[in-house]
Amino acid sequence: MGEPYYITTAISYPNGRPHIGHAYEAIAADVIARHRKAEGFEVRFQTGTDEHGLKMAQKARELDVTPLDLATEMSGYFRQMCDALNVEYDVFLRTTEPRHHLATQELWRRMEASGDLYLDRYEGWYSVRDEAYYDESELITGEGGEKLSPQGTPVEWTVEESWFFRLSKYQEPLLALYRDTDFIRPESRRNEVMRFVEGGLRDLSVSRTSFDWGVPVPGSQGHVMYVWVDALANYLTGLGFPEETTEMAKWWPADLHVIGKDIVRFHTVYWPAFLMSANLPLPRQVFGHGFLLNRGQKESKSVGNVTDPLALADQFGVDALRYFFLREVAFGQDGSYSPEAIVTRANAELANSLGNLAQRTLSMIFKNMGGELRTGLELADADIALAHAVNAGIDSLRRAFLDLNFSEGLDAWMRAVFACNQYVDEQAPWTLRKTDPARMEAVLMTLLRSVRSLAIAVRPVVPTAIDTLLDQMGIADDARDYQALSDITWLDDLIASNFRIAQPVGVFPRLELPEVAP
Ligand code: ME8
Repeated sequence: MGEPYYITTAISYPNGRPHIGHAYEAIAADVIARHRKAEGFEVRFQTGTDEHGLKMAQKARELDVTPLDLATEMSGYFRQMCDALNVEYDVFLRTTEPRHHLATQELWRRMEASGDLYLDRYEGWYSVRDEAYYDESELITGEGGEKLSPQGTPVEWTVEESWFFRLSKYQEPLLALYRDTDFIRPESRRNEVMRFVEGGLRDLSVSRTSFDWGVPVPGSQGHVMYVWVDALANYLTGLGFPEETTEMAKWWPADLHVIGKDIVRFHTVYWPAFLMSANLPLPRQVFGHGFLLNRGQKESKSVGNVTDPLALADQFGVDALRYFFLREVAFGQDGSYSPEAIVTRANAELANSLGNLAQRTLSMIFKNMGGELRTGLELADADIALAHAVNAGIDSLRRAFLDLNFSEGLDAWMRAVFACNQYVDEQAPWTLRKTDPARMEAVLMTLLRSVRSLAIAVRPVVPTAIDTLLDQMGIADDARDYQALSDITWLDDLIASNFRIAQPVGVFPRLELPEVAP
């Protein structure tokens, strides 16, 4: 087995159904997980739902249901979303599970044992929508003169007895962590967090007494933990913490937490400080991705532009949606989507470029060679040049993906696909059929090799279509990872097994825009 790689998404608030941002994050993390697997890593991928806190309690009250019933119903939709989008998680964790209470309480005890928790009175601003405390100096003024959080959400003045965590004690160790490692990515978010921490850290209120929908603070009646303490602990719970399980030993510290830009502070300031306090190793990296906007606008119920990600997947196909997100949005930056943009991208690059290349190649082999494959043919310079271009494109994709630079990786890959299409046009195998059949065979086999490599390279992004394509090419299920790219005998082996290409079916349909945009 390969080197372990533990990746997580944020756990979502199940106070409503999943939105497009949730789908984006889950897909991005899934592509990273599948790519790492293709690179030979042994991957563990965890996601789930964050079910405690005031936001959940208030929403449940509004709907006249219990918070647990609300969480149970909505959590089911999050799980369904992952399944529908081909997001292959290993663990789906709900923070209302009993094992999570145990893990969180143990984390608390360890922070307490380090002398980092003390009882005091909290007086300050709180945003329920963000589940966050804000300093007066961070607030902005709304149109009606009201105070708002920096995210533009309402804040309320809160006064209550509370446990505090000595966050201030961790200012220097945190700054050293940001300076000495790649803990925070991308760079812009690292700079933002550094400025915030350099500005000085106040101790953090970590329990609440005015409601009870949370994990009880051990030995302190009436206190439930601040929802972010329990939420962040989910990354440990899934490994069996506090038991010294083989999972803990194997997978902790996590390699990557994939989260959105609005929750970077929780993951890069509070979380490492809690872990330092509890004497636990720190995750290796936190990546704060950007926000997805609907035609450049934030989705909201009041604007009426909320898109159901599953409706989008139904309409355009899961693979097209996955490809679009990773190709169109520079990972780390905000991105915009619209049905037109999805259709344009999917048609230009999946249907007309790779899809057409694969379809032409397989159908010419079927029609002109009876589906039979050949090796040992004499190669021309153009064939060798194409093989180089394809390998270079794939190497760039792999390097860029390891660096979480998906749009750049896919761009390089696409250039290799274009090179293949140009090669087909130049070599015109359809005319060689009569004039030089041996040359035609060399061209078609060069194309077959290229299609196989390009398909394997992009499989983490569009797994379903690529698997259907590789099935038609006779490529075994266990020969689809990146190691297969350096297998030089695959074609001989395929020939030895008497495999023949049949009449191919297209794997990337040409999409059309609906009459009325969704
Ligand atoms: O923040 N585009 O949950 P959440 C892209 N429970 N990503 C988006 C987005 C958008 N428009 N809107 C939200 C929480 N996200 C906490 C996390 S983790 C220990 C606890 C991202 O349901 C957001 O940044 O509000 C976050 O990473 C994830 O979706 C869940 O958001």
